[in-house]
Amino acid sequence: MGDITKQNVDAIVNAANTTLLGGGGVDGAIHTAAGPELLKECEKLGGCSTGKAKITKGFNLPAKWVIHTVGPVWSGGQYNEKFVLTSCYQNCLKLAEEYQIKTLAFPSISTGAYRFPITEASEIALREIKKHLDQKSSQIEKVLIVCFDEKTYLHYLAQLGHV
Ligand code: AR6
Repeated sequence: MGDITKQNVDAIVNAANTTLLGGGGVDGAIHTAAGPELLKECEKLGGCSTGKAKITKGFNLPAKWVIHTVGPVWSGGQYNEKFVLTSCYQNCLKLAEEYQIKTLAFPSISTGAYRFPITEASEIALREIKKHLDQKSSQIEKVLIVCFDEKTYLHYLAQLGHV
């Protein structure tokens, strides 16, 4: 449980929107902590499709890199939301490997403003991270999931089988 902007890791993941030009929630917190240079770099990226990921520098953050991904807006579950959230985790992990990132922190993508149900979201997050780290070719050493509130934290713990 904590604030992702304070994590001493190589990269943090941002739960952004398709413009990549900032917003509320974790996106707003990351832009505030990184400073205005982050927005300048994001402006050059031309946005990001839902389910995809793009990388920038971390500027004033302790993290060297920010991986921006765009989670699905939950619309009842009939619009490929689970598939798209799975793609977010996969594409972030793939980008992390490409940049030789060893330590990486995720927020709980889509479970705030985008209203994805936390039970399903935490299941997808943990499954995809574990599946990736189980690959022999992975060079990632540590993945954190940083939960901002106790309810989210308890759901991830339950999903891990720890409560
Ligand atoms: N550290 C870690 N987690 C955080 C932090 C933080 N500093 N701040 C919030 N969270 P959300 P989404 C948690 O809404 O659902 C933005 O406006 C939060 O409590 O940030 O993917 C974007 O621009 C929740 O558990 O992201 C998009 O428009 C989780 O992060 C939209 O919101 C995700 O909540 C994306 O919505």
